[in-house]
Amino acid sequence: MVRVSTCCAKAAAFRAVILGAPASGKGTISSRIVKEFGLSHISSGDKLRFHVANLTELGKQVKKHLDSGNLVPDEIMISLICKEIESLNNNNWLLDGFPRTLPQAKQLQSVQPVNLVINLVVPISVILDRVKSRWVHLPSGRVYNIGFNDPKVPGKDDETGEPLCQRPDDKPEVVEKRLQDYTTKTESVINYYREVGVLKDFKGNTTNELWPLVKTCLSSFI
Ligand code: G5P
Ligand code: MG
Repeated sequence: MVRVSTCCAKAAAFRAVILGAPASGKGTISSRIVKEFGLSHISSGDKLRFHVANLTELGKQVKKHLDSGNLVPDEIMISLICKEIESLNNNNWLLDGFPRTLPQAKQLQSVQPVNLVINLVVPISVILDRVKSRWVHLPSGRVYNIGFNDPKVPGKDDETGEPLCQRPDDKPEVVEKRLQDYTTKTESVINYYREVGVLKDFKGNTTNELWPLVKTCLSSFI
């Protein structure tokens, strides 16, 4: 097991995780949760892409994993996310994209036991359609989809006006690899949280269908 300092354990009021296959809408639903409930949001993928774009040592180390659609090693991820949690000024938070493997989930549970795991269950055919039209603002992680949540000006971020780009790991062959990894590696995480008794499944084809269900569930906790 990967060793993590227990100094990141804080008296948290509400700790949540959002799980779901690539492009199932974790980021989109997370932004609604942040707006509605004021949780701090940590997206592991956004943090990694930020390091890659800024050519940090960590970015150089993880770029090959992201570009190929492979998971970044557990030790790197656990250290990164624990530091991010430590740096928050908010005891109510939501992790998006972490944990993704059983060692990550067990380690997190030992230092920061989560109260709720939101598991988005969206059909693969819907996901494959979505990734083709996804555009992102890398510095903020804001995400758009042509025909669903278009930017006000095509190709530009709504808040900064900076250019949007497509993620290198949204190429069809890389998406396929990410979906495979999700099925093989993250299934154990889902089973683990189900056994712990904190997992709630949300099934549907669109974010607008899932959001009211997620909102009602969160309202019973916060
Ligand atoms: P990420 O960044 O965590 P994924 O693969 O888990 O990547 P992704 O792709 O970020 O997840 P999402 O957040 O679930 O998807 O979905 P989203 O961005 O909100 O929505 C997808 C698109 O659909 C968007 O364009 C959105 O606008 C649109 N959309 C949403 N709802 C609807 C709808 O109802 N209708 C329509 N038409 N469109 C909609 O991880 C990336 C990589 O980082 C590494 C790995 O290499 C990974 O591959 N990584 C880790 N490695 C190891 N361990 C970890 N814990 C790691 N975390 C990240
Ligand atoms: Mg995301």
